[in-house]
Amino acid sequence: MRLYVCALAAAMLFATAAKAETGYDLWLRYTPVEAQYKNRYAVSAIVAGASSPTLDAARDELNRGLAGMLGAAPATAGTVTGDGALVIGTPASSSVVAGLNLPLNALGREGYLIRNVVIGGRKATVIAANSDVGVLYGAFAYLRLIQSRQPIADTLSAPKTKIRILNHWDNLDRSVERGYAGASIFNWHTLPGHISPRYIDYARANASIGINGMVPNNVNANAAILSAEYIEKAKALADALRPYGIRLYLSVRWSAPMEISKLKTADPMDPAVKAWWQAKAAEIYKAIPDFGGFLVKANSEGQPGPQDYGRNHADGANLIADVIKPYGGVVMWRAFVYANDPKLDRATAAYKEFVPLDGSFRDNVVVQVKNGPIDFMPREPFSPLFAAMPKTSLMLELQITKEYLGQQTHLVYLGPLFEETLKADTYARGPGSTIAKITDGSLDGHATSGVAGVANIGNDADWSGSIFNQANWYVFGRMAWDTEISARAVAEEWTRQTFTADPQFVNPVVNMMMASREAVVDYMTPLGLHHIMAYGHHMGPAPWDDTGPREDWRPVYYHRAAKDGVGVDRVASGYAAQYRSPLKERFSKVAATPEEYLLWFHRLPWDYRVKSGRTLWQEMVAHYRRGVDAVAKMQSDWAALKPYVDDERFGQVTSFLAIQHREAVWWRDACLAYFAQFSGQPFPPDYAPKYPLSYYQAMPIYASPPP
Ligand code: GCW
Repeated sequence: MRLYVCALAAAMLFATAAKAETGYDLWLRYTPVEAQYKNRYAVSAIVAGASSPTLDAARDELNRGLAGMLGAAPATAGTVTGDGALVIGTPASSSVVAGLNLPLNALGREGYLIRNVVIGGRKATVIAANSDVGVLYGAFAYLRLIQSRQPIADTLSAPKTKIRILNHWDNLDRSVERGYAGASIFNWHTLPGHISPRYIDYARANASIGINGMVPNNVNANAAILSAEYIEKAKALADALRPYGIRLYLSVRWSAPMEISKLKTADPMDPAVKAWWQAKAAEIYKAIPDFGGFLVKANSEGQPGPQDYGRNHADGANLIADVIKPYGGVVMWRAFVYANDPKLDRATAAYKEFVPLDGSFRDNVVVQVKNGPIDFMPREPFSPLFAAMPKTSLMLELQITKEYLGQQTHLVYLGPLFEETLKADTYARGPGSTIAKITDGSLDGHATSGVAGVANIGNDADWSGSIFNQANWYVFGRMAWDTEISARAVAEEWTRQTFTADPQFVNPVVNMMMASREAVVDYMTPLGLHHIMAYGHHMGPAPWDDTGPREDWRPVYYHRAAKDGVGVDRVASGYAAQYRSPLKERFSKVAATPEEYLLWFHRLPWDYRVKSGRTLWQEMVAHYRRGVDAVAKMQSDWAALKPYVDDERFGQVTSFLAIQHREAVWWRDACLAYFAQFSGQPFPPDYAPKYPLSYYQAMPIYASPPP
């Protein structure tokens, strides 16, 4: 009986500690700190100086965070009167900050400084910056230290890139292209009349990780976004986001002048077209004085563009760049283009179209390049365009939503993929010419720089479709701010804030996150395989599919498996030669090509011996099996962590991992059943797909995979 009572008491205690959470609070949960930390983080008063919408947002966030974590919001004071004050502001907004003569020069416009100081004999901490938004970023960084139970050490941080922007592929009817987290959070119907509190929480979350721009509408754009009615709606949204340092940009449809104003043409050289864009820019900037600019997908996958009139991408980009230049706007022109030409290797397409235009773009145009030359695969070599346009500002585009990596449910932390891209050495100017240095503009001295991420945000309670998908939003922001931060460090930071700082929990979760990207590569597309997902929705395996309307949309185009071998000869296609030396030589030789890119660059016989000594076929089987095993390990690792997580979030992760495991098995078995018919070699004695190939081929779209 006593035992029973004890157990009950323990269970009750535990239940209070682990209150059910939907995930809505993201990494800004501000739950109470453990007793031993109360003194370390105590704040006697916030000394805030003058007020502004952004400084108020910083102070409100500090109050909210400190109230949650320490039990009560600190008092507000005009001066430092005792130990433990938190002083915030810029030299302009706060005489206390001005009096400290802090070294703020290195911080630029958006950086911040957190420093422990003594003011009039009293110990205090100061969060200072050159601008109000820098103070806001500093406030979030300060709260991050407390949430992750780090000491409040002196910190100086400034972003490496200027534009850190989310691209929402959200349609005006609230459907989301490649969205797996519910409907769009942007409700155009109720704008401008209603500002959903969710917009403010969205802005807070973005500001907390340094994101300073957003495009609310899909790059497959609806011309209506530029109508007077929608500009008024966009203004309301921009006004709501502004205090958080977030600028609004819009995706535009090239043919908008024809669709909205019935012009006869959208030819960039036509004076009436130029006049239309000029008037439109004036109209937008009147409503939104800090409007960021335009994002354009043109002559890509059927979208209209300047090529429809015999003009090129630079002609189009420059026209709209010129009209927004006087207002300080930029044009982000996407390089995601490929012609429907079966003789052309799709991987070579963007380079061929864009490299000849290097030097002809205005300085307020940024060409936005996806990390890889095909399309956000689980793994791709970096796009060779990055090293080939030194006279043009280039901006990296990453996909946060997991279109090709398990969509809503699979636990795949994208930090390692983003890090692999940013650290990739292009050799554009010799060794050390990383993508980080190209996207931040430093390699060739470009003033405009940035990183774009295709958002994974929707109106699901947890914003991103799963708790672990939130980590991908988080790591995008953190890496856009600091292109050299490690994926592991960010995973740890996120885990501590999202769950608990207890190392018994943090260490296994971080290990799990760090291994998850390689797992998805293994169970979907090992050894350089790519784009073998089912046509259209890209969910599930379909390496056999040769039915898509365009040859370069068919999985068989990307692996060309036959009895004599598998893989694409991208030396012959001219793709390998698009890289700088020594990469082009390395990728041109089979033995020198890193094995993770083997079948990306080369077509090899099934009995080719890889480094492990296995045949290509045996190695492929080993990778697919390893991927599934890694998911099983994630399941058992997670199961052991139940005591640390509330039931709601624990349950979601548990069930999603079970789905991921079933689908990893499906991927492994369907792909191996397919490739086996060509390999001419047996399965290993302890493995074979459960069903014949015809079973997997007959599975209807979105059908559950077999148990
Ligand atoms: O990844 C592909 C997607 C399309 C997308 C396109 C693009 C917005 O399948 O849905 O369209 O890329 O990036 O433009």
